[in-house]
Amino acid sequence: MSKVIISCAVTGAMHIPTMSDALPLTPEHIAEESIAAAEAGAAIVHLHARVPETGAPTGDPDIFARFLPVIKQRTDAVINITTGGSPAMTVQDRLSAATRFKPEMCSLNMGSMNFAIFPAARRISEWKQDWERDYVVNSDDFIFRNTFRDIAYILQSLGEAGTKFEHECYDVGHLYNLAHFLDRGLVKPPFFVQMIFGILGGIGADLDNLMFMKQTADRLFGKDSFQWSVLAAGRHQMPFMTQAALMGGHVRVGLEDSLFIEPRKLATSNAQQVEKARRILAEMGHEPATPAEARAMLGLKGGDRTAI
Ligand code: KMH
Ligand code: ZN
Repeated sequence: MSKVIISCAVTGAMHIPTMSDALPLTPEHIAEESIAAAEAGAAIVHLHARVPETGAPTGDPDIFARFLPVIKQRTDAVINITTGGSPAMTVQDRLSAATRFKPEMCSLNMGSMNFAIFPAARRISEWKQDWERDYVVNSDDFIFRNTFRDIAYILQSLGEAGTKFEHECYDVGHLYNLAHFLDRGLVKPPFFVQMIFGILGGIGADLDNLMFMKQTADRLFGKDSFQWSVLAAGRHQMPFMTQAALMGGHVRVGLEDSLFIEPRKLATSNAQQVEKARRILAEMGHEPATPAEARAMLGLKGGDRTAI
């Protein structure tokens, strides 16, 4: 049985409360969902925060502080804090929780891009929160900023704390950006590449593109210098998770990336998606890596060396 790291991205910033009642909004619900996802087999939990009263994405470290210690006490899962935040945040806002808590892992978005969710607006007639409609509709004019200077700053400021990165690559050019930082010595093997498919503004969710991204990464980095994972948005989540596992990759699921458990059926929880991933992996002769195994594979500093 080979070991596959399951990451679970619990709430994110792409989805809004109106889209699903299962989306965790409060610190208590984020903690509960993360713990259940870890118990279901997720070795890494990837975390964003939201304003409890409105569900709006926030980078406020004081809100992260209301769930991070709970997750740490109740699971051995690797805590991965976003530096991507949401479209409404400055780069500084996006970094404030990661710099305060110095987690074992953070996401690191490997290039600026359009990052759009506005097509979802045509499927929504009633909005639960007054911030939601503009947040969704105005994403047609949003540039997700990740300049080379931003990326270098994040690598240097968080790298000193021993934080390792989930390098989020939404397109093939982002792999070349990562190679640039390898050449500069700001990224060192073993590193962790998260290949992302199906975001409007990034590479499309076609299997040819998964093969292309993996071949490009192998050519740029050398097969043995990195661990790689795949996440795909929405209806593509489970097919791409399955294909990634067939190719020897790790996988990411969670309500941040897809609200569904199967086409046109909303997931009831993050754990439900982790359990489905676990079943699919088992059919292929894989089992979920434990947090300790994930730490060994990724060269992480250990849960006792954070400020959580
Ligand atoms: N929302 C995912 C597609 C981040 O948090 O830094 C990518 C992500 C970005 O998780
Ligand atoms: Zn995220």
